Amino acid sequence: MDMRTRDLRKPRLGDSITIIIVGAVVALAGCAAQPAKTPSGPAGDSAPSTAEAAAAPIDFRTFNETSCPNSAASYQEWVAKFQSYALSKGRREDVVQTAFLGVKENPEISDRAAKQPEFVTPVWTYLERAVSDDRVARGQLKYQENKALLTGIEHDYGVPREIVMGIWGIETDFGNNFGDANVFEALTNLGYRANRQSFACTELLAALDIVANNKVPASRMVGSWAGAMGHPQFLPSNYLTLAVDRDGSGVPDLWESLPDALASAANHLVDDGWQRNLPWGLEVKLPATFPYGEAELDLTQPISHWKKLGVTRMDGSALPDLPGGTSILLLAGHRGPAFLITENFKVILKYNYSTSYALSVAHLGDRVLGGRRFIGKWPVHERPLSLPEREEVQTLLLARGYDVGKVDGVLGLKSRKAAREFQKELGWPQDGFINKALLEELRRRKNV
Ligand SMILES: [Ca+2]
Repeated sequence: MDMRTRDLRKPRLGDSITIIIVGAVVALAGCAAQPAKTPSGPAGDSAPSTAEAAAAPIDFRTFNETSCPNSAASYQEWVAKFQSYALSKGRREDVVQTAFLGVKENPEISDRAAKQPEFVTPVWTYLERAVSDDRVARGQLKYQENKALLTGIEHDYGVPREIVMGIWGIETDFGNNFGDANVFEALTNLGYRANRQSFACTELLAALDIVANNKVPASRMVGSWAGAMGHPQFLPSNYLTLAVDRDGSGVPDLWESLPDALASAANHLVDDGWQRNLPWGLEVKLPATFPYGEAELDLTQPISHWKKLGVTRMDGSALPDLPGGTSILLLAGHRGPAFLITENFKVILKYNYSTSYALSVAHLGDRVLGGRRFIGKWPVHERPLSLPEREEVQTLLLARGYDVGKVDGVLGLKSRKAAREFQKELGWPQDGFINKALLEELRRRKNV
């Protein structure tokens, strides 16, 4: 999983809303996939030979760090400085000593977080891979094997079995791929190499607390290169606050205990506000007259509003009566499928802030439990815009007087709103979908 989204597990909605549509920048085979083989960091950042020569550890007692280390002459020095810092924060010396035994520099972890990707994976490509027939079939087997457990979790937490299956399948391919990076190694490399000191220090302190308080051996704490651990891909801080011991062993075990891992995922959703008996949403049919400007994640309405506008189920029948605020979600403009989403969909987004992710979780769960495929057709012919093209769109919209926020290639809420204004000028449906056609129209009207 891309770091930009992975570390936003507890995001503030307003801050991260710019990330949602582009958030599908993920390792598609599973979120715990290893980093790209070709580091994208600055030249000289990746010299592979440095990793092979496992440098000797530096004695942390030679340091007297009282803040999260900002810089270090080497990876081993960063580790030692962090250990010294951890002592100053009251962590036990024996734990600080042993947790980092054998950690190695990993040159593959580079500063991807600071960069915008050249291309953003379109939602349809993401979905096709994340909810493949093969994965659905394996999910159905896993569901049969764990039906009693899932039934119990649904009863106790109010999180439906399909949502737990969806999270499990998208996060780690039902446990097939939760990564094999030791969390101390992953996070120290992030802190040292990827300019993510604050995140790394917070999570490393939490990881030390897990070792000290929960008696989980440091060597068993494995997960993704971004520090997300076990079946539900919890960051260490998530573990401390949200992991549960469902099998009664006395300690939450997210690696070996499915009862613990899946109940913890459900508990995470409950903590984020999951509402019992409220579905995530459904695919819907919009009338030709639908005001596309109203299709936005931050615009919520009671379901009666959409009914009045003529939104129906795909077979033309009336929408179900769902409580609370609902939104219409279009991830590929007015030509793509449309979804009506509830507050629970937004809870899935809190697990990982990407609409492609959340829709995949919802859809995979539904498919595993026998639900049908989406009916609407994705505009698969659309080529994703490159980073320079996305920035050009923003620059041209800005030149026309529309507020796009920062010109950074991230097509977030402000860019979509600006695009809608431009579409209004053109008399196009105001779906805010930024594609090649919109860019070409902006270029054509550059001086108009
Ligand atoms: Ca347990």
